[in-house]
Amino acid sequence: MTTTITLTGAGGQIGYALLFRIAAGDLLGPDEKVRLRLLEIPQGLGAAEGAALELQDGAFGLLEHVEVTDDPAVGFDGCDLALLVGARPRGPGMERGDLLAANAGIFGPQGAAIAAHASSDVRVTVVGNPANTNALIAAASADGVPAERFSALTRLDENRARAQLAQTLAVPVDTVRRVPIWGNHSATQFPDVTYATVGGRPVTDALEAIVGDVPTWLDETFIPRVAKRGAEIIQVRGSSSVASAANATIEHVRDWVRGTDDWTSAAVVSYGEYGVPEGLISSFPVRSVDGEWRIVEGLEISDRARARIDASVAELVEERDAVRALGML
Ligand code: NAX
Repeated sequence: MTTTITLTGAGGQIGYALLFRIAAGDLLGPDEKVRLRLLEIPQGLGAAEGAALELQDGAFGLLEHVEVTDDPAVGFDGCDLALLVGARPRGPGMERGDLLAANAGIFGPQGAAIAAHASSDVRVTVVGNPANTNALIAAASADGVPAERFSALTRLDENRARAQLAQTLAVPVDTVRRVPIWGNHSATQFPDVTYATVGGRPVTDALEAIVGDVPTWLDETFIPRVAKRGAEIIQVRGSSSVASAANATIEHVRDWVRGTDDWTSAAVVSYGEYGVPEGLISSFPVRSVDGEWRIVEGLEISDRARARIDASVAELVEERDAVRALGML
């Protein structure tokens, strides 16, 4: 079998990190061949073409074909998996409304091109920021493609949260499970440890022995550290997260296609679950079953958690309303 994967922003940093992992089989396994379509804007074509040359030099047995284009109709032709990484970054003096409008101008036409040219069971993962609202715009512009086929990346936030817990508890990271992210992929996100476990026991019990007052540690140390980790990476590294973002993207798409054996996090369309207004693309605890994200339902939400979820969802509502006011939704 061959899967056609379209990557937008393929000439950028995350694109460069993603391409070689996809070609090496990290996304779909060692038996699935891939055809890559690299979609860029004209200024990014050189970098994408350079990456395509290097892909050739990688002599990857799974890589059948690479095409570089700046035409969305060509880029999304026959696409099974779309990774929308390319976005307009916030420039100097740019207001939030300008940023939303610039990205609506990218993700609206891309959603339309996906509807017109992608395969009928296309799955679209949005990484480019503001990821949740960009996914909302793309989904709204993709006539005939169910909104469930669009999701936005919050897996990097979840990985950061699990890694912080593992470090604090001095345990291997894969023993820490069920740490969902709620809401927006932004500083208002809520990494939730209520149901988290470490080696099968509640994380909150394990934390108590180490940090003492768990609610204070969560509010003052853990949640801000996770929510501001992107800024910390920029400060230390001098550039934003790249390989960790590419890694999270691989994990998100792989889980979506192949299924999960436990909870993870993804921003998916709400049908009113947990009081999140219908139609928003918000992060939830999810499982992936039969190639579909399913929100984990029936969880009891404490008042503290409720306040944090509501604050992040309020930000998503504001973003949606701003895009609507511009007539772009
Ligand atoms: P770069 O600036 O290195 O690359 C972006 C690329 O997108 C550029 O090559 C640019 O030419 C291209 N591009 C712009 N508009 C395009 C369009 N209309 N069609 C196709 N390509 C287009 O950014 P990079 O570091 O790769 O980050 C990409 C995006 O990921 C950014 O929006 C960034 O904010 C976002 N991130 C999202 C994360 C998440 O967890 N959801 C984490 C990492 C990252 O911050």
